[in-house]
Amino acid sequence: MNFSLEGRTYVVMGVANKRSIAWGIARSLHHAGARLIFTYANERFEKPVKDLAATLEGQDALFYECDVTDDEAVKKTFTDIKNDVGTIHGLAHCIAFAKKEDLQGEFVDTSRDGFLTAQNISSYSLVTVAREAAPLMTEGGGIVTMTYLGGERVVQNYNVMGVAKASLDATMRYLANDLGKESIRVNAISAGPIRTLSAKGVGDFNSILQKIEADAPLRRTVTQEEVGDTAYYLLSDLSRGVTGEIIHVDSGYNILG
Ligand code: NDP
Ligand code: N5H
Repeated sequence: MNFSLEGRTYVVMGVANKRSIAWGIARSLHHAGARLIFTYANERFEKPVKDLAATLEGQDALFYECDVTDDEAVKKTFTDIKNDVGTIHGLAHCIAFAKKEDLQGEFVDTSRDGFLTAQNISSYSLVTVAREAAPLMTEGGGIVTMTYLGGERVVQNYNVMGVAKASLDATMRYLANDLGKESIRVNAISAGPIRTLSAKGVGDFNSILQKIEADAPLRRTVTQEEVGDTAYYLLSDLSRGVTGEIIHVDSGYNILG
């Protein structure tokens, strides 16, 4: 069995900057020999993503704009990818959004619009992306999405995103069931807290990290590299019997009562 990703092409969605989890995944896939395709939400992020990708030695990456709230944009992205490269072998979906006001206070105050925005960008986007990407995975493939413990149990302030992640987790399982017959596996990584652009502005993030350092079995937080290497496992043949699974890369924090 060859676990190199040499000769394989993967789409990485959700690199905003060098702290992004998607960037950790991109680096792991690059080191395993993969060719990378990056998508970004709008042209504001085109240059930063291209500048980052240029630091990957010998990488001949491709770039596409793709706002996942727009079905036609998602369709066009994967039509363009099909025309430019043909077959892809997998995809990393590292995308989420909720309104700032819905990530504090009480969940009971969530507006309909805020609820639907979080579901639209953070959960439904995996459906539309999987539907358009699957036909390009002609040799089978892997899809990985990013989730968080707040979808399994109540985590203070995660609120509307917790409900969106619960929905994302179920979406991942239903997609795994549908796409399994095409030899496409769909899995999720539940990462422990990592300081990224999305996490910025979250009040108390320092104390959340300190709690992990104090209590998690490994007594430390996790890194983008550790998430990236688990994504490599899930997108390679190493995990060929695994689908519909959530792997916690969280220093073991989730096992605590
Ligand atoms: P980043 O801020 O680096 O990444 C979030 C990404 O979401 C950005 O690249 C942003 O794109 C993208 N995005 C938002 N809206 C859209 C849209 N409409 N269309 C396309 N892309 C969009 O944060 P993280 O790396 O932390 O987040 C990646 C994933 O990891 C998320 O699903 C998050 O919930 C999950 N996660 C994060 C944890 C953490 O502690 N950081 C813990 C557990 C899970 P753009 O920049 O182009 O707008
Ligand atoms: C319990 C916590 C802390 C509280 C909740 C944080 C939730 C974060 C997730 C969402 C995705 C953050 C978000 O949508 C921020 C936006 O409102 C504002 N930011 C932006 O618009 C920036 C510029 C762009 C790039 O961000 C996005 N997303 O597009 C959870 C933490 C312990 C763990 C965590 C941080 C989880 C997670 O899901 O990210």
